[in-house]
Amino acid sequence: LDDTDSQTVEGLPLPMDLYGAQRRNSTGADLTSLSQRAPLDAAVASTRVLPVPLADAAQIDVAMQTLSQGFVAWNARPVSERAAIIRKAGDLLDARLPEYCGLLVREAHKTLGDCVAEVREAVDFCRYYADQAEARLGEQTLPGPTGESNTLRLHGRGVFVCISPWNFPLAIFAGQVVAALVAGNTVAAKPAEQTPAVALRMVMLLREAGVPEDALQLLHGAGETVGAGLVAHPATAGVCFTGSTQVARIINRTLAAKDSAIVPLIAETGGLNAMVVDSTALPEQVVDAVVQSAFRSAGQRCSALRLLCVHESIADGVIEMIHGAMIELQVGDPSDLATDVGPVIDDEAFDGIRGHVQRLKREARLLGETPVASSFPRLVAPVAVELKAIADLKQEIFGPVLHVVRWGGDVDEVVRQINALGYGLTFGIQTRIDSRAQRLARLAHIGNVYVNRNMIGAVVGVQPFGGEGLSGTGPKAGGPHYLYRFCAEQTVTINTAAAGG
Ligand code: TXE
Repeated sequence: LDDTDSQTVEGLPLPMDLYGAQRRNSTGADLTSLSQRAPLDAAVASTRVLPVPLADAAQIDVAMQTLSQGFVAWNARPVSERAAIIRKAGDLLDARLPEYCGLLVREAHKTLGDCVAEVREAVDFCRYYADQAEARLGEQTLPGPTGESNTLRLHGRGVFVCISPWNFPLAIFAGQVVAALVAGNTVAAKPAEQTPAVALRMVMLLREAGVPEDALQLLHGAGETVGAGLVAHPATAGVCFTGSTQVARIINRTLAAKDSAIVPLIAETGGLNAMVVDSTALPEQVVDAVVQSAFRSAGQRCSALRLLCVHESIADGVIEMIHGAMIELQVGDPSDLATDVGPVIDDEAFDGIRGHVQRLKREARLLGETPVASSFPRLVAPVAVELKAIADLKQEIFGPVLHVVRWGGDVDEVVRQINALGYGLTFGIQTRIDSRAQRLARLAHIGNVYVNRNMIGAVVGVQPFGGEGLSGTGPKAGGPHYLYRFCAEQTVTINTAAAGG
């Protein structure tokens, strides 16, 4: 991060200018004022916001050396000092909510509602991890025999490499980085290629809050070069990765082949998320949960519903109602308050999802499709198709595509087939029988279970988020165990009789 970067950012049309909003605290954030601006110009929206300098191998090496040297001082600071800096970053971000919303709309093309939720989540991560660090890290005295004192010390591991995706370019990026920092690590942060400006702004804000340069370095570039180079670097003491299952596997292989140290990987990856609806479920509630979970954020959420398993006795009615709700969805400009579904992230994603949809329309029965009136670029019409069997769902399509399967017979068998897909991120249950909901939740090898509601909640400190199996390693982000994985533990046992004698 240097002056050139920041000048480039300052040279952008500022989100404030674009949206005519006043800076204000998030508690007073007013979506209406954010939306009182000219519509986002389609040509502008289709270009990247920020051309950034990409790191080469020599710059990676310099950054890693800087961070290795910086580790000693940063890790030696009292936890309360690091926590105060991270808390201050949360306060700064909170105060600049409209600015960051504007940047997110512009760079990641998220709807305004999603942008507000994302900035608040990033603020929550800062405050929660600061509190958790003070409550859980540092030194504790352990009980022991007379004549001996035992201390357990949780501190940073060294240089943590944090690699993040584009779909939550602020919340996931900030969550990873502040967790690693507050635990005492120094951080090499590699954001997704599609969303460099949000990451750059956040790093500048962390610097403003007091994170020194030799504790945090930002490296832009392709995953295959910059991401892979950071993972393979001998100074890397830990990797925190959120993204596709496929890339997590590649990172795992690289770490396994290292001979410098055994390096831990925290991975949060994709999902083939299902919802089971039994014959007692309330159809209106099911339809609302399905539409929110499958199509919100244009399906570009790892938690999004991909597979609806609906009991055959109510399937026709539910499918008809879903179709009716899909027709009502507004697909268009993400900065328009009326928009429910905005564009997908880039042309590659657009072409890929469209290719999948065309194939599905040939091979499966089309149940519903949302009409698209807007000419905004990269809009994908939400689509629902019917599959014959759960096992027919082979891969995560990261877009607004819902697969529906009808079932009869044993509901436990339905959950076993969902388990057999191998992913374990989110799972929905719709039933009015409480004991059944409890049993199915226990049967599912899935990290986040939602009963009689939508599947997209992951409130920091309330619903810690993360999966099992092909969906990741845990521990859950925004949960009480997350920081431990960023820490090394040391015990110090002192023979007090000798010391005192
Ligand atoms: O992922 P990619 P994307 C998942 C979501 C979907 C994916 C979408 O389910 O599968 O993320 O994000 C870098 N070595 N989740 O397309 O391609 C790349 O540059 C090192 C899960 O961005 O895997 C980017 O910075 N790094 C979730 C990052 O990896 C490499 C929440 C992710 O890229 C690399 C959100 C390599 N060889 C999204 N190749 C959850 N479970 O919480 C690429 N990268």
